[in-house]
Amino acid sequence: MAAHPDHGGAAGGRPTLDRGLLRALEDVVGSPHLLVDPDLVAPYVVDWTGRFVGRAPAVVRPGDTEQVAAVVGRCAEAGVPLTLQGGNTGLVGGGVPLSGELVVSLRRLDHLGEVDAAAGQVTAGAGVTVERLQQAALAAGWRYGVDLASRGSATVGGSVATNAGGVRVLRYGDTRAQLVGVEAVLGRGEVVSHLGGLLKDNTGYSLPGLLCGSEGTLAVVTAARVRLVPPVTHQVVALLGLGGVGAAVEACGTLRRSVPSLEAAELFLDDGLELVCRVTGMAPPFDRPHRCYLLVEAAAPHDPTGELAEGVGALAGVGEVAVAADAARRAVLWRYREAHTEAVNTLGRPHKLDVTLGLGELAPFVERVPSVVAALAPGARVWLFGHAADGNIHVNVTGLQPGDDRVDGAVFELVAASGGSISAEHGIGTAKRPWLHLNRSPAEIAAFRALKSALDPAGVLNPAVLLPPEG
Ligand code: 2HG
Ligand code: ZN
Repeated sequence: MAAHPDHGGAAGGRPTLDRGLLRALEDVVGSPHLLVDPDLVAPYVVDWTGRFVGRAPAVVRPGDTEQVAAVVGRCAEAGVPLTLQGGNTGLVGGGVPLSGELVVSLRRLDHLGEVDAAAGQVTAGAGVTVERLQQAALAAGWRYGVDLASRGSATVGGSVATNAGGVRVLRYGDTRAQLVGVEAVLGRGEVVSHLGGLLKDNTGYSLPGLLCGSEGTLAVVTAARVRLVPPVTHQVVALLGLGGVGAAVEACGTLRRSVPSLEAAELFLDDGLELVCRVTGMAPPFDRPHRCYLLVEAAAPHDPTGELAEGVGALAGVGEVAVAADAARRAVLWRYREAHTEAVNTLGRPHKLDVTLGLGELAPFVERVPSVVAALAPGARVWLFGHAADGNIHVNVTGLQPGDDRVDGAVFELVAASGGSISAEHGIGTAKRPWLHLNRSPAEIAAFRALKSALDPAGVLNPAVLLPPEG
């Protein structure tokens, strides 16, 4: 029996693994892919915000599904817990070995199949980046419906595990809505594979639906078959300066009805824009500031400029509008929104609270959050931006200690009291486990635990993720 990694928390020494197990893992993946040198392990134990720092005895990098199965099987026998990692772009500490787990990096599973042009589908290995999948789809005359700011590093496996959302959910749905098949390794090393891509296939439980969003707690996703959407040839972006979030929500509702080609409606505020401009050196989009900004994109096989202009023209309360049709100017308008994450990170390690509210609750929530934070942490600052049409706001709080989660709790309480969800698209990870009960009943959490023990009986897959500790 191998020794368990030490679960003494991030402050302890480096966890160790039984030598016999290490040798067995090396036999499976080959010595270049079993990393034990602390310098090589280091990038795998910290998330990119720097808020979550863990420790690992080693990193194992399997190259195919059989190797994943062998690694999981051996570790399950030995009772060694694993942290599964894709592009390490997660924001809730789910991909970092916070309790000394062995890291399994899935990045080498980067096989991308041929696009099935007739079906509009493709199968991608867990380690393929979202951007590479998007490019392959475009090259084959199709398009992948999911897009997100971390597209260059986020992987298919991670985006399936967390049911990633992003900026086009309003038109194409989340990652779960794209999935038509999945291949995965269950907790004892059994491979389940259902990648045929049949659109009509009522032969029992839907594993894609179940595993998507399970955050690596039920199985290791090794490949996904996804549906593609028709390509667009024309895109136009407009940035609207508005008096407040209420006006932005109203504009989203109107534009969704009047502009069928609408595919994104993103929100940010005056202080966030000012920070982005300061950090990036970009000039502000307008001569005068507005309280709130709504960035909308329309995309179609025909030029949607007229349709969007007409829709925007009919809106009430729009202060100013900037329109961009060519790619370079569209990218500038998008950067005002997408650079929020990197700009906030320059202020220190943020607490990232990714929440959804019903659309009617969004404006009152945005009004209230700063005072809820100030009551507990007067020196902290709140940055609010997100995906307006989805009711999804990213509450970023700077000026807090990484381990001080009183503000997190207070914001989540407010979200739950407003009927919202404490995780819109980033998942529960390790960071939000203590508050899962705000959104999920005891019966639901018991059902989650039953699923976990059925599919991962040894409890080795991401044991510190999603489910709160028992007792
Ligand atoms: C986004 O929408 C991402 O840009 C990141 O979900 C959000 O940095 C964040 O809090
Ligand atoms: Zn987001």
